[in-house]
Amino acid sequence: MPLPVPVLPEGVDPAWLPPAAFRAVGSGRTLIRGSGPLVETVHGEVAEACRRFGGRVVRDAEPEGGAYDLVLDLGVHDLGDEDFTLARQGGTTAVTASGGRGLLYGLFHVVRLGEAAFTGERERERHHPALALRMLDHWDNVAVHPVMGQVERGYAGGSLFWEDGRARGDLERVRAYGRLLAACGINAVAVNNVNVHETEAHLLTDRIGEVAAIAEALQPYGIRTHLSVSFAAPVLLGGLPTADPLDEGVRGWWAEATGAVYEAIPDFGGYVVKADSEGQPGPFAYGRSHADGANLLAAALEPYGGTVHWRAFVYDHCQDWRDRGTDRARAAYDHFVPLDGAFADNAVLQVKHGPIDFQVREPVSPLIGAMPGTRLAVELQVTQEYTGQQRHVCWLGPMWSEVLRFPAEQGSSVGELTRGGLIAVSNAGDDPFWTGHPLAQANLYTFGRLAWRPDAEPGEVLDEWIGLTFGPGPEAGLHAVFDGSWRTYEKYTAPLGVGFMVQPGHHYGPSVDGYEYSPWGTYHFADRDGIGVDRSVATGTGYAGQYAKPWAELYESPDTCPDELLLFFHHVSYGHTLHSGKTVIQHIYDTHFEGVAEVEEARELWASLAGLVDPVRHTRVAERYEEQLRSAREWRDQINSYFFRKSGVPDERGRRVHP
Ligand code: BDP
Repeated sequence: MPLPVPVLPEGVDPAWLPPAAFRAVGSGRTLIRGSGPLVETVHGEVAEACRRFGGRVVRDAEPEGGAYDLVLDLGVHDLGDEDFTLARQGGTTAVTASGGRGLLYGLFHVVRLGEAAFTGERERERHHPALALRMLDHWDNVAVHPVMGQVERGYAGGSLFWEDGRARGDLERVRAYGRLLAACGINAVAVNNVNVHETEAHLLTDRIGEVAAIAEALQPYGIRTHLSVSFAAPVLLGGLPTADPLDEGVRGWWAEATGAVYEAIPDFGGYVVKADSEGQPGPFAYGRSHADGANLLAAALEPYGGTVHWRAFVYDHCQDWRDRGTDRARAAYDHFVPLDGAFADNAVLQVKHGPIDFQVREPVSPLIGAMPGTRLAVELQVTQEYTGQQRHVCWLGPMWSEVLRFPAEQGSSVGELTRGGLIAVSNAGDDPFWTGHPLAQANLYTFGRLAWRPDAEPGEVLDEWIGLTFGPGPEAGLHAVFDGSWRTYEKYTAPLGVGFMVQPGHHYGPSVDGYEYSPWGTYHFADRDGIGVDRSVATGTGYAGQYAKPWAELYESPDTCPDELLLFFHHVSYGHTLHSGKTVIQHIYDTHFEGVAEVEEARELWASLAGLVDPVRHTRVAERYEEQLRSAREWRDQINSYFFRKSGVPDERGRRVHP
């Protein structure tokens, strides 16, 4: 039975799968061969496209030459479950796969190609995801949290999964979300926040049925469900006196709880754990290591083929800001590198791409490349917590691509070293545009495509998204709007890799000293003489020494450190000359003026697309541009006047740098 394509509620944007994207598939004759649940999904997709565009779909016939425009064949046996091949000969386009997921990805690839999939001849090409796990973490709370709301760091309305303190009754939108995710290659989702509050802790046991319902809605699109769990669950839920990972009773409790999870969700992916971090419980309370903690859960999951994703985001968030000896950037490496080789095979260490916390510019985490005996996954933040909160256009493709291509260790790139997969914090919610800012969809799409191919050209991925989403017309203008938006954002916010300077708590808008005298470990050390954090080995915190060669040497000296990271690694005077030839203070002034000017230009460009873009979407984006411009000006004025006052150095171009 073909599975019907999920129906979106009235007014919800179909994102990158508008009906028009299926024109080429839906106007021809298609043959589908094979059986299994995902084949029914594929059949449903093609049937819906044919219904719309007048084509025809047939099941399980012989693929006689020329009789079909498209053959989707699950018959072959020499491919991985997610792989597919594509070829075109004698007027027939053929997709072959060994697994249902492969067939589905093959269909979506044909949709992406559109007409181009049905013209000329094509040699057999094999498509294979570089990373087996391509996952989104949702920081969704089941119950609305008094401070963080329903979705922690969510800027797109409420949760797609949870409403009024329980799983949504109508999961059609969740099915549609699974469809969108599959169409960009994502295959796993964690459905609740890594900060596991009390209500959410129960999802693991007495409320697993709700998780199972969500999992069932995601399965037809090949998405496996994962759950964030509390390390203290045996105490919280099981009434045990301890959660000590080496305690037999605790091990038995996890084994039993996990068995029940798999009974409810046979293809369950595994657990996500934030432990000993920002107040979450963990193994330190029992004098145990994080390998002990992770291996406890790995052992419970192992009989079922599940994985524990153990986050490396472990640091002291209550450090004394007067103590310059503590460096938050060092923490993950210091905690985890000594444990290399101690983690079970089904334990994945999930590492944020930078050492601090998803700032607009950070160096690549030195942990990546330093733990050859551990499966690492890299975590990105698609939700724009520190990059404009989906009120600003900030397309992060170029940043992620730089991270993934970074040769962290002996010629191996980050993309090659992330054997445990690529994971990101989702930016989607129940907003009609999925992501609040309609253009933030491009970040979600780009993440999925880069997880499939970390060395893909981000600009090409962007063009794919634009083509699918908007059809022909506004491509060139849109590409320009996105292309430099990350660097523009960087220009008008915290300079030269120093980070933060955001308003405490919600992290939106400027506050240069917002975190300077707080215990979170995110400082810029600006005074009348200079700015930046000395992380050198010679005179600073020693963080630069955590890198492999050549990076350790390169970052150690301000003479060789790249400009964009200078203040992350060094404390320098305002008159310090950058490689660009400018002084630090002049760079700050110039970039802040430029950043605002670039937003003004982008806003104009968007305005000029009015006739080419659907009016509802156009208006929403236009409104957000007004806010982006207001905010960019605010950043410019606060940063420039702050540094003018600290340094006393006027702008050499004579502009007014303080209100
Ligand atoms: C920070 C967020 C916080 C998250 C934390 C994390 O501000 O809400 O809980 O990361 O990754 O960026 O656990």
